[in-house]
Amino acid sequence: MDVTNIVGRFAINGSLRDRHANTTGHINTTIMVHTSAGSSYVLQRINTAVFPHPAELMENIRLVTTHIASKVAGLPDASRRHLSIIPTKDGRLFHQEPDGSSWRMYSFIDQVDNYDMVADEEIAYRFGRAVGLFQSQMRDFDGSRLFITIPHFHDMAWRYVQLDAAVKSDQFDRVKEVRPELAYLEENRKRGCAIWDLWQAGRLPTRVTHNDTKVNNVLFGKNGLSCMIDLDTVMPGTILFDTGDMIRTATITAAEDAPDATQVHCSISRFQALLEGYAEAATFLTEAEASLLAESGRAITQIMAVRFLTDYLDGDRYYATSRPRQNLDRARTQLAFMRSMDAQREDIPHISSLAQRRSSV
Ligand code: ADP
Ligand code: GN1
Ligand code: MG
Repeated sequence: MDVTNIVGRFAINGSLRDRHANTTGHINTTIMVHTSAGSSYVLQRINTAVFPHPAELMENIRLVTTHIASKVAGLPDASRRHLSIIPTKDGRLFHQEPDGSSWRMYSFIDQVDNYDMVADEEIAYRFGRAVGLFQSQMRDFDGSRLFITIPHFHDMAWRYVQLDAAVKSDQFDRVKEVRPELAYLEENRKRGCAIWDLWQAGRLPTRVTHNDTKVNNVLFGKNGLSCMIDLDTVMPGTILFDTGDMIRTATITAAEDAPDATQVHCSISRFQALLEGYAEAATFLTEAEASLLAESGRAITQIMAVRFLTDYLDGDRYYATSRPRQNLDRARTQLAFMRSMDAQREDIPHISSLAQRRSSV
């Protein structure tokens, strides 16, 4: 790929001087770009195996970023509080190369931190606030304007169907390695479906949700500033999809791909701090949503376990991997996390009790 030429297609200051890859995400190819004019940008090759309709994807992102920009206009450092798409020189939201690859560009947001893991209660608190803030910024946005970029994204039953298919075909002869993991997931098959089913049945409000609220999809700046990035999966959903992934990535005590799953626990003190931050920003929860919040963490983790294991059995086609068995390790950490949540069931904080505690202080 000719990065210099691709960069030159976008309406930027200067020309490519320097670049480096960012391998944090599992889906797109991300290249940090620095130009002769001293400006920095984020160039991404859109993974069109995952997002086959880049025009729809980018239209969603245009709508969401414009909406958030209008909410933060006038605040200090407003441009660090939302993603900004850099259009192509001919005014498009992305560039398509003759080989069919699709590329987009964002302004690089500087003076922020981005974490792969939550190290302490302070970050957990800020992460909770960031997710709650995003949801509250999107509250008055009409979600029916959004394209569905990945149908059935958090549909547990559908994810199990994909796992079943991967087990059945066992193309890479890996099923024999993962019998205990499959048995545990089978035991949990029914339990995990509740959130998607309740939402589909109209028993949870439909709101605009990010759907990929892992901690490395948040940028943290000074004075409590936060910015949600990676907007590829913003779609109508239940906020429990977002709280679930937030809990999964904020309270786990080891890396998502830790080779030793015995190091994986759910940290109750971080859970508490996370929900405190979240409750401060997400002041709109219904009782039904609040009551399922803790369960959402377990449910989304279960979906991730199913998805990682499916991809391992399928030969690591979906998630980027940098070593063999990485998807298997990812699946195992998720299973260990579910077990840890179950073992600490009595201690898991609930948002209603946090709200009561706050009001009684
Ligand atoms: P993926 O979809 O592959 O996860 P992301 O959009 O999350 O890709 O980007 C990957 C990483 O690049 C992020 O985790 C973050 O570290 C960094 N990043 C992305 N966009 C920006 C931005 N506008 N400013 C600064 N860093 C960014
Ligand atoms: C992917 O793109 P990234 O790395 O932020 C995935 C999420 C998973 C996550 C697991 C579009 O997120 O659904 O939760 O990996 N994104 C997509 O780490 O599938
Ligand atoms: Mg990401």
